Amino acid sequence: MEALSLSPPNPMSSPVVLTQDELKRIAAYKAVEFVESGMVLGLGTGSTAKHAVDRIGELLRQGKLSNIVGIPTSKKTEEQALSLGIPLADLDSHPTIDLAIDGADEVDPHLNLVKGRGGSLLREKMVEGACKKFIVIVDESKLVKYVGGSGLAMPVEVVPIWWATTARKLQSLFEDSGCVAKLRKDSKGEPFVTDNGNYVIDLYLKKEIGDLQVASDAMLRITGVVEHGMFLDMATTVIVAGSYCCKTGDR
Ligand code: ABF
Repeated sequence: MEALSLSPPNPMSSPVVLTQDELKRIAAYKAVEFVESGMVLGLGTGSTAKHAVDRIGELLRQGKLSNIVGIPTSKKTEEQALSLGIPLADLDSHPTIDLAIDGADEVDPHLNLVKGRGGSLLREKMVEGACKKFIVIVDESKLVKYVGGSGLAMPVEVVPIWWATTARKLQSLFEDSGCVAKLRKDSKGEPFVTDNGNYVIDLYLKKEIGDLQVASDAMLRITGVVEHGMFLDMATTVIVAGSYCCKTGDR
């Protein structure tokens, strides 16, 4: 994806060093420029999406936006949106969403994503799958050559009952990629529980997996798997904030 490559720094300008959080905020604010009054919005989760939700709240307060309805992708985002006075609804009452803005853990050159390291992948996929437009906001550290290319986890939400059996099946599905499946734990060493009462199995891949759609279908066929964190062909736009610029790429 041409538009995702970042421009090299201009040697004539003195570089301004931005923190990763500032880069996330730049991407988030850019995405919020696409929000219009009257829209039904999918509100993402994570430290990048938090900036977008803050900005939407600010614009509502200033009267620059009105008549917005937000569908939050997690309990945490729901709390944040309520504290900002953003009117909320749910997917059942608003099955079509105009625009969702959310972060990601990985973005590949075809705008396929890995999401869910924040633990909210199921609601994110439900909301973002119902959108006319889905803008992904990331800093440049999230760009990868292939799905799994960061070497970090690819999350899968599973039902708690007999999770180890499900984890074994997931691991053997990707054994050619050197997959290691681990149950995610919380800070107390207990199984991490999602907003939906499920567990998360994190898959660590040593090599690129083959056909992503085939992999997706195979994971979803395992009884016990609720949803996985590969978001294929869902992002319509990715906004990348880098050290020297902010680039927008459309699918
Ligand atoms: C959500 O937040 C998730 O899908 C993803 O796991 C995470 C990205 O977090 P951050 O923006 O904090 O890097 O979008």
